[in-house]
Amino acid sequence: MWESVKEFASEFFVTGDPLIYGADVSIVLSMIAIVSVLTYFKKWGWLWREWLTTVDHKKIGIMYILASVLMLFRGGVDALLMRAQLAMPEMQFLSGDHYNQIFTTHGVIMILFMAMPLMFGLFNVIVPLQLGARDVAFPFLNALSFWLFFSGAMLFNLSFVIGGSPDAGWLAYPPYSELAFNPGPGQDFYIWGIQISGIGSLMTGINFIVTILKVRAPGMTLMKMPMFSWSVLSSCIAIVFAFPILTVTLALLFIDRYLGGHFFTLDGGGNPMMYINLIWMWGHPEVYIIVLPAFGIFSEIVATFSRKKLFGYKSMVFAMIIISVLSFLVWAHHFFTMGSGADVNAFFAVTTMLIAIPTGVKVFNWLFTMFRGKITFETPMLWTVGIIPNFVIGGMTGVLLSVAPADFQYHNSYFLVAHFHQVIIAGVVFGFFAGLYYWWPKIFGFKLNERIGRWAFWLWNIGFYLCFMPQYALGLMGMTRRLYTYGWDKGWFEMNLVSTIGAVIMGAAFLVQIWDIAHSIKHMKRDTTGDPWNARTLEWSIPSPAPFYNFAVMPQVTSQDDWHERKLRIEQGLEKPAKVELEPIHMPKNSGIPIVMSMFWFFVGFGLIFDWLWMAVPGFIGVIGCMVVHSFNYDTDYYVTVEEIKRTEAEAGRVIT
Ligand code: HEM
Ligand SMILES: [Cu+2]
Repeated sequence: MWESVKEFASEFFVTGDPLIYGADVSIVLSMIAIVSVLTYFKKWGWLWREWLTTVDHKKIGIMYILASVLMLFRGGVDALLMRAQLAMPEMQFLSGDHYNQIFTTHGVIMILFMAMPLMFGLFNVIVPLQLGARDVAFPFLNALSFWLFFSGAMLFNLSFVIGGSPDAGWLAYPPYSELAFNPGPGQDFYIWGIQISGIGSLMTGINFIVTILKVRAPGMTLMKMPMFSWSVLSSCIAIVFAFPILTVTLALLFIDRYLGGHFFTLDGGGNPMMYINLIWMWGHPEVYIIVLPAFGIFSEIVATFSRKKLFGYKSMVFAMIIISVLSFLVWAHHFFTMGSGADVNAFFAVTTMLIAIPTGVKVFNWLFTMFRGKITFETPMLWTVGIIPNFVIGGMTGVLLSVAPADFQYHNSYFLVAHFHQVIIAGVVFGFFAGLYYWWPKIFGFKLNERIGRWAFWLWNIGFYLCFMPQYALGLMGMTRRLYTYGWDKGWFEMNLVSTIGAVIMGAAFLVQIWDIAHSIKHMKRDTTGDPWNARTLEWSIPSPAPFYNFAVMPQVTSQDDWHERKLRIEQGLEKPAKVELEPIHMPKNSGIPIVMSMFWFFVGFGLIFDWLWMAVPGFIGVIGCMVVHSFNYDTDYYVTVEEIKRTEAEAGRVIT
């Protein structure tokens, strides 16, 4: 008996590496710490009522952001491990197998469990406030999306200590990801972790499209909508078309692995290249899905800190829509080497180059907005201005990669690694940082410390250039992607060392940011204005943090940058703060079903990964049960009384007459 338990455990848990034992211990210790703190301070009830069952878009947004920061830490540790291994030739720090696992989990975690939730966090916290809405269109669905993302992410991360990590690259190309070459559970963790969270992403896309199209404040026509909301709309349209492709592709891979299908094997009539086409039909739009909202963020910040209307509003809207459409027509630029012939490659090269046009339009719009503006360089603006040259270099190296014949040289080299990190870090991650610094006071009611924020900015940027500029050269010198070690004879040592030093500086920058947050919490000065940057859009017209019902009275919108215009009118005495009639506010009730249902999904995924039908089937029944229970629940909403609105507004320092 004991022997069989031991045998099971040694297969079930990942063993043999001190790093992993260390992680096991720290995971168990932090779990014990969290549970004891919650029990000691009697916070379980509070946690359940205020957070785990909430349907409030602002709290859901905060949970997304928190989860993504944790994932940034994990993905960042992965990156540092890889950079440590590559710092010198012939390092023995990681084995080849281990390196494969780490770049795979790093890529998946950074894109799907860090960038996506950070983006969804900002969507959630800001979009309804910008639109003058009380919540998203479907608050229950929103909570369900979050918990599905969270279950999927946890499932994926669990593979680090249970069963073994996936190692077939972040897009899991067959044949590596097929059963014959990858029997272990790692690849199944990949499939189910991404499937479960992917369904959440799809639902978020639908939710925000409906929210933006249907629940804007009266008077806010689409062409008066703030640019961030436009960017969210274009990103969500791409989500709705792209994510089903991902779901289907992974489902086909699942059929290959579990049911002996032959979609992507070479025998039995399948073809691995089919998978690679499909996954990039999702994968390329995916990169625009995450970068478009960053463009929206820059637009808001540039206008606010230049004290000017955004230059070229209409062209910006068209540019975004064009990008989200074009992003579906370029996927084959990821495998020009497939052998599809000159005509096909030419088509995809040209469509790829075309994307540079609307992207360039945006950059010029930001520059023209700044032109002759009264610019001030608080941290959000600092990030934005820092990002522009960075992103332009990333974009230009992208155009170089899109030249199909030349790509035969660059393909899968460090030139590519440098390019995509440049657009994804300098465009997406820095962009979301800019957004976080900008909206932080709105979300939490106090500003982050400017001085520490500047340190973080400079460390991130210096670290970034040191880490990735040498990689362009290394790529041209022949260093290929996913390479776990190299010889002294190659002449790659110095530049790799510089690159690793850059990565360490970025790690330090992350710690400085955490310190910034801790420091700012400790020494916070409450923002009593609700509008600390003197900004232009509706979210700044209400107290910070926003009351749970957002707007005591629905704003009546008359122009673009409505809040800015209203401030001007009041200043010039053209508009007096009007007397308002408060009315009871209709609000959704909290629900435990999203978190419970997502836990059942977790069991479905876990059961399928280990072929434990005894777990998967009851899990699935639980999912259906939750759906039934929710369908028959009619007690889903309530009204906030006028008294309570008055009291809440008064507490936030607003007197309503
Ligand atoms: C913060 C500093 C970062 C560093 C130092 C870093 C470093 C690395 C390294 C060393 C690799 C492996 C390259 C190879 O061996 O081929 C890699 C791959 C990758 N990284 Fe990063 N990375 C960082 C941030 C990010 C971010 C923010 C994202 C996405 C949001 C990201 C996405 C990826 C992807 C998708 C891969 C490809 C994985 C694969 O080949 O399957 N990285 N990164
Ligand atoms: Cu692409």
